Amino acid sequence: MSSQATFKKFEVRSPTQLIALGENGEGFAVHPIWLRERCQDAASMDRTTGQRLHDPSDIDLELRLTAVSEAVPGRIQVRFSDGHEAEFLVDDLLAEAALPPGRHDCPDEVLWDGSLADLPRARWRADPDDAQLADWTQRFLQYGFIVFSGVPREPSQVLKVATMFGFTRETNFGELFDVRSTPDAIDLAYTSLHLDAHTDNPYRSPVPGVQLLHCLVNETSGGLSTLVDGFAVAAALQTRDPEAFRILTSTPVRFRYRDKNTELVASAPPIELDVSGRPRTIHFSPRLDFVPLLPPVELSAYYRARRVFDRMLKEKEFEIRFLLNGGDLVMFDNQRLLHGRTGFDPAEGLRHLQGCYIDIDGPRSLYRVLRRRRAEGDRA
Ligand SMILES: O=C(O)CCC(=O)C(=O)O
Repeated sequence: MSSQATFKKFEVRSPTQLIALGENGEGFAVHPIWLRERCQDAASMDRTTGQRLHDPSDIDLELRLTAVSEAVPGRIQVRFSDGHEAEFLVDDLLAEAALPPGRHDCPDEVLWDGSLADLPRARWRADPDDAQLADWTQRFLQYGFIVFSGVPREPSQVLKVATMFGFTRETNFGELFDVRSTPDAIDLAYTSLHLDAHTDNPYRSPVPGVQLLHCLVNETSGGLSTLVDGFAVAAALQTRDPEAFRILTSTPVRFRYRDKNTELVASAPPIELDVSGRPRTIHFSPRLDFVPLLPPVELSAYYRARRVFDRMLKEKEFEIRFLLNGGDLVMFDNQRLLHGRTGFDPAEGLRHLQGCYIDIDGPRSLYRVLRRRRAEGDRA
């Protein structure tokens, strides 16, 4: 059975053996230390924080199970060779063992492309109930973005929306930044130019997880927002051009930002994978990427691969476009999605957005808390 498998069942196989079984009944004996680390009795774990009260590296490496039974269905009693006794709820063990390694216990991503017609949209409310908030959070986690309408067109409102989902991440641009065309812009975002699909701030470590952009006013006919699901494009690239995928997942590219008081440099492959080989973060900003000096053959291969990916990101097949009007706000996963905008003519009128960042784990934490609250409510 693969070490990446997930488990569907636990079975007491003999008086000293607990077996974890996969979908097709295949499985293996559960490691005694894996169980011992998960003991939740008062001597082993602080119940309030869920933190361990002992050092698991001190556990005897030869630890064995000396007795295992399931006298009451769903509750497994275990005695270890160090004399410790514990009870485990099968549901708790399953909840953990069912999670594929490296994945988080939040809704699976729903990959999308340019044919996505039904955008995840919601009418903003400053005081949503739990069900409403859970719905917004779930759709954000699935699609990597959500578009709110009806956010008051007042400066700093973006921070109010942001703090509902997580902690804001302040940067050298401030806690929030104004996106409008200005002379002497310190970033091309602050001009009226067309912006190709990019992820924000790949020169930071860690990169900002989630970006929010709130439109205070848009009097222009251009300035359409664009979004691309980077994970969907990465998956398509892997199928269409495996060599380009290999290069873009293994070549560390340097990203740089410099102004009078700041100098940021970070290095990452354009498509960063997690331990199970799935895309974890897209780092792509054609205005800021500097591949290190490599032998010409490798650089030629890299430049070809980058062009293939770049062209795919620009294809209608993958991109969606929509207009943000005053009061609209888009919140998107900056590690998965790429965003941009079409150019606009400032002579037509004002276009003013305010943006900010929150950490990637904010919406995931909120989702789990709401799920726990709902489960506790169901049990009450
Ligand atoms: O003006 C926009 O709609 C997007 C600006 C942008 O790309 C950014 O702030 O990173």
